[in-house]
Amino acid sequence: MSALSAEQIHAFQKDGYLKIGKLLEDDHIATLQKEYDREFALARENNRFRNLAISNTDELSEKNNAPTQMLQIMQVCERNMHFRQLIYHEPILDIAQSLLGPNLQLFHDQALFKPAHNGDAVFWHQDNAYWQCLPANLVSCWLTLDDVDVSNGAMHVIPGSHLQAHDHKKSEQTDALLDHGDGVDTSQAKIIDLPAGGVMFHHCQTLHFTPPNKTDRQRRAFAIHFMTPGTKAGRTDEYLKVSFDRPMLRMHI
Ligand SMILES: O=C(O)CCC(=O)C(=O)O
Repeated sequence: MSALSAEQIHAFQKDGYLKIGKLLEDDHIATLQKEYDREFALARENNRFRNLAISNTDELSEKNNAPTQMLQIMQVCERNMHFRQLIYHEPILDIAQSLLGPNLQLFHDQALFKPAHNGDAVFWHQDNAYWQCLPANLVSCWLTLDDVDVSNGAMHVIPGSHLQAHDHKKSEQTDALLDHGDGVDTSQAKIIDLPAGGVMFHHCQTLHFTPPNKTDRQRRAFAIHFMTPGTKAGRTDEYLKVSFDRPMLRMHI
């Protein structure tokens, strides 16, 4: 039986996103919050993160002391057992399966942290403008470890925008592809509030954005990007092979 109703699947196909709400248990959320903080403390010491708020630099003090912070750790599942387990979380995979079918492979995961007071925005973009995956049929689970609303960095989406690839041009300030929503009809944006332990799903062509966090509350989020086996990336003819960093998560053969 599908984890989603026919109406929910239809809504995802039409709008390119689906808000689920709280999915994780409280003790699980508490463990993940602790592990997330530990990973960021380590990453800030060991230079294993990016600050997307500034141009891509490897200079640790520059990244740590920048006036605005949009911090990213890629592939937390390769270094932390609790996040490794999270990518196999049955209720999340049940939803991903309802949207993508029975064979699920990890594309990658990432922790996306907006600290309190100076958390920066992630500008409007379609994920697949960065990834260039074919078929353009990946689905992301975006999960929050804090209560998230518009003031501390909630996800914003443009319904229906996944139905075609949008033109992206490189920002002059950062490594982002779209700056300040060029060409995006932001009047159509929907804001997805979520409690800690909440999830929403979006398609890899859904235009999305998260605003700065100027509040005294941090905003910890984690994204799991799912693909179907046989997906190709970066305009190459090579499909993304099953590996430790791109494991099969579900397989029905
Ligand atoms: O977490 C954020 O602020 C941005 C997330 C995002 O852009 C994504 O999951 O693709």
